[in-house]
Amino acid sequence: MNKKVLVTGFNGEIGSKILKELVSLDKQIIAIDVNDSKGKIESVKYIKDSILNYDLIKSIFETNFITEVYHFAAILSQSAIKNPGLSIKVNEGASKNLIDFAFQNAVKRNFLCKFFFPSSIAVYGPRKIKCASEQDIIKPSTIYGHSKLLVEQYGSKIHEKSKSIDSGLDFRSIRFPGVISFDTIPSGGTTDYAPQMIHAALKNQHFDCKLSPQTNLPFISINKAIYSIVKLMNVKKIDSTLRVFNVQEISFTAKDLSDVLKEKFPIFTVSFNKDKKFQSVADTWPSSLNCSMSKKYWNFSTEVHLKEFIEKIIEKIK
Ligand code: AKB
Repeated sequence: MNKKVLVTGFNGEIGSKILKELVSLDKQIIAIDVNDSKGKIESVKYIKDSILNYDLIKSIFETNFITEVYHFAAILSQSAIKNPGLSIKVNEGASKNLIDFAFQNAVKRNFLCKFFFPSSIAVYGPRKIKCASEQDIIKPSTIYGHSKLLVEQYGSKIHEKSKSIDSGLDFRSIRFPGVISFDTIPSGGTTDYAPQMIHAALKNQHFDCKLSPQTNLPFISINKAIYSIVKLMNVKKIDSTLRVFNVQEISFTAKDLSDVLKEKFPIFTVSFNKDKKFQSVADTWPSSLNCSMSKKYWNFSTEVHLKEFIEKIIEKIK
């Protein structure tokens, strides 16, 4: 039975890019998403279904030799506030189910299945801190953050169990800050104001920001996010009980971003009207992340300044 890679949430901001990257690495892929694929790639088997269809997930693992899982199906922070029941089912239940099936089937085959889980700065809280390391105050204040932390801990536990029997799951996770894409404008997240503002500036549209000007958050470009996932998953062995790693390229306030954009686009205008749901979440997330563990275990590095960071993204959008 030939080796296959499973990608969930392949239409999402990160999932869609990882799918393309894995295709370029000649992987045979099974891709599942609740929505149809916009385009079709020959080496990908597309499945339009929900990650909550446990019979489907079971059959995928039982009828294919799944050697890697990239799990991006999720409900983001603001959408989770609007629909807590669904977000717990998807972000927690479906994620744990996927981990269990990946583990059980890899043990049956006496194999270690690599499992990538995208966690988030949402696991931090309740106070806003600077240069947060992976072990810092972990008391998330949102349902989304609780679910992400629960899956981090569950995956790490199954990883340790797998180590003791030398088969099962090789769990690896990155705590993503705000991700800024050049070709998608996400809307369900607290950090989405940044890509939304950049795209508004490029279209000369006024932008009304839901966060206060002083709100400082960490970000990473989609390209660096994809590069980090591939780099982390390609390391042969990560000899660490820590399985979840911080990454960021840069931190900035909403005003920093609007100032850079207004300098580049003089007719661009921004207003700031705090939305309590967005601000209360952003006020519990760290202003910046300590990425030294990522540097130590898989040589993550970055050196970028705000104007250069924004210009690179704008160049890709144009
Ligand atoms: C969100 O804002 O909800 C996400 C995240 C940082 O996890 N982009």
